[in-house]
Amino acid sequence: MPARDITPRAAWLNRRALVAGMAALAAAPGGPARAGLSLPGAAPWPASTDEAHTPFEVATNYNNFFEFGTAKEDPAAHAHHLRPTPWSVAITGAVERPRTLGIEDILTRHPLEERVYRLRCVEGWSMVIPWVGFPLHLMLAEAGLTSRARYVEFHTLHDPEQMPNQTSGILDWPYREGLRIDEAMHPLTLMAVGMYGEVLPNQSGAPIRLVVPWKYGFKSIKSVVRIDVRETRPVSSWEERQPREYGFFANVNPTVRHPRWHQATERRLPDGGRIRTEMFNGYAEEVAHLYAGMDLTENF
Ligand SMILES: Nc1nc2c(c(=O)[nH]1)N[C@H]1C(S)=C(S)[C@@H](COP(=O)(O)O)O[C@H]1N2
Ligand SMILES: [Mo]
Repeated sequence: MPARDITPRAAWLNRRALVAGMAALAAAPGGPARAGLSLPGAAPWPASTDEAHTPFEVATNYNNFFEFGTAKEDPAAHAHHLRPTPWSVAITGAVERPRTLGIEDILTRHPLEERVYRLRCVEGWSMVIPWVGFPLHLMLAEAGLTSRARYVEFHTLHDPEQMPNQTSGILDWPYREGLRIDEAMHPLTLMAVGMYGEVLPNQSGAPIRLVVPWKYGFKSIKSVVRIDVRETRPVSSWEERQPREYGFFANVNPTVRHPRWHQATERRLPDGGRIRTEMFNGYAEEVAHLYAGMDLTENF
């Protein structure tokens, strides 16, 4: 029996009903979680991992989203301040057709797929999450890359009223991340608009986030409002904060230590059993060629 079937379909559907009920409660006066967005159907992606999905409750109650606090439970507790509608994403810089797209438009513009990816945090834990989304390359191709397009920089919303911990100095807000253009155009690089068959919960990066499954989780920037195509390499927020610990590439690599801990194994949530960390988080066949000839210890 494939591990993913450990959660029987009926129980999973019940849980979805429960979660929908919770969302309805939250939508009562005062708490506008998941306001008004509905997700078109998503086609299953054939290359999904068949590892057991991390339960929805775990994936949405153990989060890194420093805009809402630094403890794992802070995003679930405080992300109701975020208003995922109205929302728009600006595509700027080295593109033929710069544009600002409303989230409803984004949701229906590209066919959605359900892709089950591993997510490996640089802190040493991992999950398996069924995302719903579309490859970023579709969005970039539509905007039309110019010959100056060498990198992409992503920005999270900057609004301390919606993201209360942006009053702290833990990072230089807004949260920013970047990819090389070939990484951004890679077919595995996903813009996620949902998970577990539903629109993204606020704490997971509503209404739209990046997911780059072969890189440490901090590259997968949440609640994106701007995608800026550039000629020069951007500096990511974590790289800016601590360049010796968080590199620009941040490819999952069991042989390259974080200065304060090894990366050879990971704690797979929820059980916490330790498993071996795979090169490029198990996506080496798809992405290793992007880094041919590069010293991955130096370019960590
Ligand atoms: N804007 C923003 N994006 C973010 C973060 C954050 O603090 N702010 N945390 C990152 C980190 S460290 C990880 S591991 C993943 C966690 O995603 P999850 O909470 O959905 O598991 O989001 C990433 N994206
Ligand atoms: Mo992370």
